Amino acid sequence: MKYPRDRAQDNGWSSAGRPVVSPEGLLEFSVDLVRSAADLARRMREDGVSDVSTKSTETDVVTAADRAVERFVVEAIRAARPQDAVLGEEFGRANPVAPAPGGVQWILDPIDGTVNYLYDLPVSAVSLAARIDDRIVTGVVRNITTGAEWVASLGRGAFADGRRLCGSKQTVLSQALVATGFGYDARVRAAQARVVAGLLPQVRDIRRWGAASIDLCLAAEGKVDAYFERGLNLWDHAAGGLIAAEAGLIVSGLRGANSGSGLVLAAPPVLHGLLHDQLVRFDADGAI
Ligand code: LIP
Repeated sequence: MKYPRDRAQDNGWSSAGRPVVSPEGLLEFSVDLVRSAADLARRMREDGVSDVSTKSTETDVVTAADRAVERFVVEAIRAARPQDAVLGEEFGRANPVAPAPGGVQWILDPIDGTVNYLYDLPVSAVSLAARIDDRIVTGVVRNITTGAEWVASLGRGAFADGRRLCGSKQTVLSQALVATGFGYDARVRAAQARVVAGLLPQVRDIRRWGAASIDLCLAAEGKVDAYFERGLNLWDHAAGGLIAAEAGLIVSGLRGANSGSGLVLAAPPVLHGLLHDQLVRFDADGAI
């Protein structure tokens, strides 16, 4: 199985005992790796999904492809960058459990939008972010079916297939197309449905694509005006959250909180404030 080389080590960024942390090297390495991983997922989908099992609930599925893609990525990182840690959705922590100070931890969702992947719907992605000292510094998201690709590195902008992203210009809530998603737990879904019921009359419309990483990238592109969701795991939003932020969106939780499992809200500044206040009004991150 071909593994991408870490070109950062070729161009001298590596030094004995210190992790390679050049943004260009990390981004280039992860783009190559995500492309290979997405190609593996696409080929496995074409061969037919197998070995489907469930996790947190009867609808929270994982397939042989999720596991194979995560193993592929972990092995590629172990081969090219053995000093790096990995946190993946299916197997958790790999390589060193934690990175050295200033070292890299990769955060991986091998197939985000697994239900779409199972149903052969064209909205699933490989999502890979690099984290250094608790800051996400690079993000790559690639649609497994279409090959659409979004990338960003901290402070250097967000791009889709080479085009710089700058989000939506929408400032009127009633004209906003808002993406969201729902968890796998029925109680959580009931609470999420109440929020959407309250919000729906306030906005243009709602979209539910089924993959948080792609939702965040579509918001970064301005193909939806905003996105919010509660209950996400770090691997769902680490890469897409950086891409949205580097496109100029505000990515946060509610009431001053950072984005996270409580809630992820990504929107351009004016819309962010308007949507934030509605989500607080409907207690979108409230206890269930
Ligand atoms: C999915 C998220 C999506 C959410 C789904 C699911 P998975 O992740 O990307 O936003 O609404 O319920 O959590 O499970 O496909 O990796």
